[in-house]
Amino acid sequence: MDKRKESIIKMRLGRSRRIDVTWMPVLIVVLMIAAASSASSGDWVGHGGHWYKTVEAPGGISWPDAQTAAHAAGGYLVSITSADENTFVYNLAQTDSVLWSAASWIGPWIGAYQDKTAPDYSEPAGGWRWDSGDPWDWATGYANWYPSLPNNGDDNWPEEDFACFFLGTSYWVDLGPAAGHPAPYGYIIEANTLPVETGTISGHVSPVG
Ligand SMILES: [Ca+2]
Ligand SMILES: [Ca+2]
Repeated sequence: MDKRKESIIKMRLGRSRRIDVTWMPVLIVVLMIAAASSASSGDWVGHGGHWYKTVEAPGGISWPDAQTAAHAAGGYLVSITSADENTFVYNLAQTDSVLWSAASWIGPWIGAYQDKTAPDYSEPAGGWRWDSGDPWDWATGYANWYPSLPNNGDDNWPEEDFACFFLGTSYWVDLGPAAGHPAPYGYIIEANTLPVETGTISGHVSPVG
């Protein structure tokens, strides 16, 4: 090959390499988004006429941030208003080990929170509400707190105003927004109708009356 041809080819290769390099950041971002979305949430699964899905947050997520994400996804943080629904939601969460922290003894967030402006607010048991707006009737409604909870924390973790699952059980634990509290590694979304999104849906499931 004569020198001139060789240098033209080298120049073209160099140019094409430069073009590849300019696209690399875009490619990396696309790959990161694809990896994050494929690993971060389960499929929507129907039960009792509603739809549910788990979402992973391996770095930890606050309840308000989980709430914002749930609303953006077309639903709300799960409201658990019967033993049947609790069993279903717990079993769904159990399918994803990322949602559970052995170190902190906690599982994913659910939609229960304390409304400090509510007329019945008091610590530790007053003013609890569901993100969905479903009524919370402390006297006669369903709740599945771990025995002696909610307790609004202790000296280590004071001020606990949100709820998540207790590790490896279907019991609920009140957990804080306060500094130093562990952050659950995920949350569960419920929706009244199947949200329109780009995620996949389990083919064999549908809402059950
Ligand atoms: Ca519900
Ligand atoms: Ca509290």
